[in-house]
Amino acid sequence: MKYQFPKNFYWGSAASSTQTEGAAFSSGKGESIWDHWFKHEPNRFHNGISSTEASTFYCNYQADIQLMKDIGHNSFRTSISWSRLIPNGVGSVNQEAVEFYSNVIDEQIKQGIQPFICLFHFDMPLSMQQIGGFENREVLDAYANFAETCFLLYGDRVKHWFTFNEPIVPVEGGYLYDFHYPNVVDFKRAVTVAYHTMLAHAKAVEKYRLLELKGQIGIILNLTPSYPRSQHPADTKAARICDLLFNRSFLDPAVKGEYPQELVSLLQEHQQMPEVREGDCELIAKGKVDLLGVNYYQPRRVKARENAVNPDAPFMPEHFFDYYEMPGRKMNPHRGWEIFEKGIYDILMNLKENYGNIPCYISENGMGVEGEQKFLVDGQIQDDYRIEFIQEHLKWLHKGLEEGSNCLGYHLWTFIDNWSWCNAYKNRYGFYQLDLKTQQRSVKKSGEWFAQVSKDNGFEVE
Ligand code: BGP
Repeated sequence: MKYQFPKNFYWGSAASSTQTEGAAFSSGKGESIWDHWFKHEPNRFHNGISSTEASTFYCNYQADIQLMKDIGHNSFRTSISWSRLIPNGVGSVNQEAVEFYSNVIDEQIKQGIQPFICLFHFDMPLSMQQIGGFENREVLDAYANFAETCFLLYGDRVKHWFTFNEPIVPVEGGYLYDFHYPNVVDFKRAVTVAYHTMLAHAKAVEKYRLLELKGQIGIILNLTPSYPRSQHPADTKAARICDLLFNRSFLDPAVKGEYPQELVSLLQEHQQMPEVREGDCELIAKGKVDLLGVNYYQPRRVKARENAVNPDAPFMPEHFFDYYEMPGRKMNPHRGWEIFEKGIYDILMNLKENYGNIPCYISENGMGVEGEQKFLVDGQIQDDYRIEFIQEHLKWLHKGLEEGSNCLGYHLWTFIDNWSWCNAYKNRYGFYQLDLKTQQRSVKKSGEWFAQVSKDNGFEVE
């Protein structure tokens, strides 16, 4: 069977500034929350490794972009670090950073690799966090000014912009589940940060449109389909609430320019509404995106809650559901995430049927594996499991295309094994293996396979 993809399909991968650049404390960069948190709680990071030990893209970008070219990338996403470009979050711009990002963009274009640029990938400048991060509306304006600075500097060359990567993750990590700084556990504050992030997004979109640049602006969302254990109404209700809280809370404002009434009612009913000010709804309406990036790793399976809620415990999303472990589910044991390839198709069909078939692309999908060294044969990692993972997802993506999805491409997470937040280098995701000590990069079998897929614009399987 042949899986042929449309002309000009994006083939590439994604990464982010904090996870790849290194040089976290040099070259004029200000501190981000990650630099700060590591200094204070290094034990939170796998093997005590910080982002300063990220894979040196800051000095190796030229050679790395050549490696992208070698495996057939026609596009690559990274992010601009706010705290590198504007070290204090507001105020003067770091000229060395201006030049660095300009050089990266030029080099990608020179190699025929379209730069997809994201403006926020979990990396709040410390100075902005110190005044409350996205809980403080001043920070929304500071972010919009940073975004505008980027548009003015690079908007002539960058045609694909993204305001945020997975904006729900800093909300979950930083304000609910204690896996990002500032380690707060407070539903109402989480909702406020989520809401303010979408206001910041809309402010950036508004700035972009005012400049009348030739390009598109979007957002990258981790859409995690919610599957109920059964069709029992209590289970389907649990799944529906999860969808509202974890997907539609960002998807609806980003694509439709408004929040689902059902979500608003739910938050009202539980006294968890953020403060809504005059003009907010109009602003959110202006934030509708041109292009949606979809990160997909795993489904969310849920069932109706089985035990009563502890009235003294903090109010949490799990007030509404329990997680459900489906018997026989396929797992990636290294990351603890279920592998469910059809999820990608379900997302695309949902976007087609309920979100006006907005132009989208798969902006992240991937498989993190611990101890890949054991798959070394003659100096190359034989990651057949990753090839299978990508291929199976691409088959479902292809089915989506056949049924009219507006999906424009596929990016793997990630290009070279990179630093993954608290997991540091535990799980490896790259097309290229990274030797942490020597910083040497070596192509994995999946990288070579992907080069062929990109060249043929598809693949054939029996
Ligand atoms: C996504 C993030 C990435 C990346 C990836 C892998 O959620 O956008 O930054 O890290 O997940 O996940 P992890 O690093 O948690 O294994």
